[in-house]
Amino acid sequence: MRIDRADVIVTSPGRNFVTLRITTGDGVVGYGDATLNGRELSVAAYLRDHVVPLLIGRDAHRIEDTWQYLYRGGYWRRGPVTMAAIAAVDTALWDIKAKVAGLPLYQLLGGASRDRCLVYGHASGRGIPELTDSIREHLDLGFRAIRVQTGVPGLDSVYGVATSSAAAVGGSARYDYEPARRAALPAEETWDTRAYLRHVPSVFEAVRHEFGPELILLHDAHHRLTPIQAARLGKSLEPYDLFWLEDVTPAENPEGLRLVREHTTTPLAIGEVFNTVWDYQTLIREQLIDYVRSPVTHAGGITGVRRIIDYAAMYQVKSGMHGPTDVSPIGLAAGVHLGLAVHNFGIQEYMLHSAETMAVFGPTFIFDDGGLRPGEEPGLGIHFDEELAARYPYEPAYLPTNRLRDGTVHDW
Ligand code: GCO
Ligand code: MG
Repeated sequence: MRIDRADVIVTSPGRNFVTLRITTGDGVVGYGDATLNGRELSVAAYLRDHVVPLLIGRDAHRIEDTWQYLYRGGYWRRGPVTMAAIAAVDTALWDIKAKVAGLPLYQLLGGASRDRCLVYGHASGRGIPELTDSIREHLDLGFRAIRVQTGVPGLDSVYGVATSSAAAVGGSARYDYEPARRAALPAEETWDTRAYLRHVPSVFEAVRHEFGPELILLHDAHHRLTPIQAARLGKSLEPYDLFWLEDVTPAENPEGLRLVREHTTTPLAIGEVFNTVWDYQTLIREQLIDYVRSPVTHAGGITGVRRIIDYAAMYQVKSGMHGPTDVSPIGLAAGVHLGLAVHNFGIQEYMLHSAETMAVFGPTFIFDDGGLRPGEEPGLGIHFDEELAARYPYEPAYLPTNRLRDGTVHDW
């Protein structure tokens, strides 16, 4: 079964997405997600200029060999652009293989280990009343696990906090937080770590007081703290029993988490910006983390992320795949198939995509009972509408950047 063609499709139904479509000689079509938020066109070019020509004529069934060929064969390994491109090829080939087998993809990965993948949604508010409202709306939508982010007194805008109100659900405006903003240049925000560290414990105290001990709560520190600040945050949140505290320190320094671990029993998650199993070597072997965050889209596809999750299983570390709006419904569908199959599944992030995005990608996954199920169609379960996609041309958009009050650039 030879690959006949591969096409890169850039579309922007509310936000930018990069999709790879692979077609075999006998007309089987597979889709992969290659979206890298704020750097979309670099992956599109990497695919078009350097990967697509290598795919034509290859046997579509040889997924592992193609993965190794693109990874080892490229000489320049790893990195978000390369690994998102490899992810798209890998995912599309798994989609094809499952369609040819006439089975939903999770069946090829070992079959279901559970009924559904528990997901967490994003609640946020500039202050406690808005946050409480947002949590209630998520509970009404059926979420059983909720990530909590709030504004910080004295700061105008903070990562993870929606500016529009939750009343927009079902309408055209976003109600979940959308990190990328459409503009020619990135927005700049001001950051103050001391104000943040003082504020967060009081937020969780209020949330536990309002919603009780049972609700699953998570929080994302978005790589902004030093190890000792992170240790203090983890310790101060212990009374509120978080499911996890995410990305406390910058991702480049795994050793930093040793210090955090020595000081707190709050479970730690990291890895949305990692792209291979090697990025996790120290963290998993030394049991410095509890959840691995890599999604299929950014870490070499089903093949790459399965390696990470299997390695994690040896140390009782579980999956917690990244699922923001910048992972397309294709990437999310792939994560749900994989999450359903692996034994050490932990939780799946699920930020709702906009209605326009859902119309373009036509995913068959189902959200119910607090979880996602992939559906029973052969393959990934994606019905990509190319005509509709063509109506949404690319628009430049960037993630914001952070500066301290004295102007120093800080992790956002
Ligand atoms: C998360 C993430 C996202 C990222 C975004 C960057 O936990 O969902 O931190 O919100 O900021 O995916 O592109
Ligand atoms: Mg995060």
